[in-house]
Amino acid sequence: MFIDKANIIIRAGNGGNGIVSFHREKYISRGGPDGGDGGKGGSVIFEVNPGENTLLPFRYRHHFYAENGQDGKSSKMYGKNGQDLIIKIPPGTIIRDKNTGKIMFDIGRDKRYVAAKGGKGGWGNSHFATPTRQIPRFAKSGGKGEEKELTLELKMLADVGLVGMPNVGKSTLLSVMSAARPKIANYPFTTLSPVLGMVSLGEGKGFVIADIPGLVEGASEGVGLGHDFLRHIDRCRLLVHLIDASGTEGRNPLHDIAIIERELARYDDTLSSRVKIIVANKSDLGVPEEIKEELEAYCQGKDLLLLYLSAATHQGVDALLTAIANLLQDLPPMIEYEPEYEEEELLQEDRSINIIKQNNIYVVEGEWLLRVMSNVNFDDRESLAYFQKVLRKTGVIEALEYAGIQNGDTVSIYDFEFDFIE
Ligand SMILES: Nc1nc2c(ncn2[C@@H]2O[C@H](COP(=O)(O)OP(=O)(O)OP(=O)(O)O)[C@@H](O)[C@H]2O)c(=O)[nH]1
Ligand SMILES: [Mg+2]
Repeated sequence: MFIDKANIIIRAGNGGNGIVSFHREKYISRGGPDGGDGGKGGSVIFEVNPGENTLLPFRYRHHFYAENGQDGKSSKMYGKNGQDLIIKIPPGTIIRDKNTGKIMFDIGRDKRYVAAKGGKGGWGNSHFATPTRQIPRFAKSGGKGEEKELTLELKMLADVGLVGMPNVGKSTLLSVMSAARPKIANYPFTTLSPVLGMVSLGEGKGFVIADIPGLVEGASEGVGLGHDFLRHIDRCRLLVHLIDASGTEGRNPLHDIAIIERELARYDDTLSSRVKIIVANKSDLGVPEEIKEELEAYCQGKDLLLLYLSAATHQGVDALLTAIANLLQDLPPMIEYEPEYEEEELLQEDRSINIIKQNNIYVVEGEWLLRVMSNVNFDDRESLAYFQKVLRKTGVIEALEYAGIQNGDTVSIYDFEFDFIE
């Protein structure tokens, strides 16, 4: 079965908790704090499986969870990191946020994407000892792993897309041009799912061509096999529009061209304006004079290249190959999709914080704070002022006041400490 869309839920591992522990040894009383840090949670990572061309496995499995990090141990021992979870997807898969539909990443031919980051391990109490605070009785809990609902969508990587009405000979042409062996038969809708073929021409001039199921009037509204398959020619640099020029089935090729053009435009404006070659197939059966005239007038008017060909006798196939290779040389590369998310937007997640109060020390934790802090230079006044502004704007100061902080108390945010002054 061919599956090219799937919804899944991924969850990265939580970070392990840091622990509170004190060194204990015979004859040594009151050993120092030695609580170790929790391990990092595993991330969920997408990688390409070059041999795969369907999302079928995701029909049977929807949940993908990476491992949690383990809690820290005494004697300053770290908890084990959770293992990353690698999900293999076919080349050309696009990863979207299921709820907004926005593109998060296009895996392309061989890229890699960390889609959900594992939570950080919490710090054990051994981190919190200072000259004035020798017995820290608190540790930090591990950060939560990110969780996301995603839609995977396969858009095959093909340079050239074959489009046309059913039964015009698209699959036959693909089988002549490449080593692909799609099913061919004299009835409509023989091809039920897209097929890719590699055309090798030497000197690095080869290209990939995609044969998709035949389109009919109303395809964009779901008639026939629907326009869903058009997504597989979405990235194509060039379209080869095949028609049955013999008119043997009582069809009018020009009428057919108009239908396909309309369906392409309904799917996406950029598809109808994509560079195109009109290929008049089945010319071995003879092309009626009036069809010839109409076709030539149409293609001239639209400045389209028109080639007569017979996929059955192979006549004209070489000319088509040369024409495609020449056009591809000057056409932009295959479309790769940019993420539709701004990094900032992605970070607009959980802004919650946790305040632990120990005597006059207020320990603030919150995963997002770590990210903010990684951009702050604490030796630089301006940078520091920025950080304080962030604390005020995001409500951290307010939360501290609510928790009862007084002038002169200490605020501890990860490894940064300062005295609170109203
Ligand atoms: N005479 C003649 N017949 C052809 C030619 N090309 C294809 N055919 C025949 O046309 C019929 C349909 O061919 P397919 O290649 O399956 O057509 P298709 O466009 O892939 O059809 P769908 O997958 O159903 O959309 C088959 O019987 C082919 O043998 C040709 O150049 N000349
Ligand atoms: Mg076919």
